[in-house]
Amino acid sequence: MKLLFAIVNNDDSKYVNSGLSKAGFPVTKIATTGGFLMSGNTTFLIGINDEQVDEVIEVIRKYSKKRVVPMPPDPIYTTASVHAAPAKITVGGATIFIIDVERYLHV
Ligand code: 2BA
Repeated sequence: MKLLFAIVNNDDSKYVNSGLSKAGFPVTKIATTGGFLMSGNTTFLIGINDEQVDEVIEVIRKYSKKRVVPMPPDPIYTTASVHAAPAKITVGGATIFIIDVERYLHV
């Protein structure tokens, strides 16, 4: 069994949610915040069998768009590590982590 963490733009989250639900996948949504842009995004937790992973990724990919967004002028972005970053950045579609599940209990 696998647990997927999928970080999705808030503007796409309702489409990802309905796409996953229509395809029969269980979903938990968490309201999250990106550490770089400090703007809201949505993290989906999806527990599935190993053979369903590719199908879930395809649903998420289908509904998660890439966007070019301006970097807000804020001191947080002028730290040494990001000083040379461009004024616009591409965000998304989705960032997905896939974790092996040791045990799954539903008691
Ligand atoms: P944020 O951290 O707000 O990042 C938004 C976008 O800013 C990123 O888009 C990327 O294009 C850019 N970015 C992030 N850190 C940067 C840096 N140090 N220098 C220059 N540009 C930077 P995405 O890569 O599509 O990420 C969207 C959101 O997914 C992120 O929002 C974060 O919440 C999450 N995420 C992405 N990669 C992650 C990772 N390795 N671990 C945890 N969360 C991650």
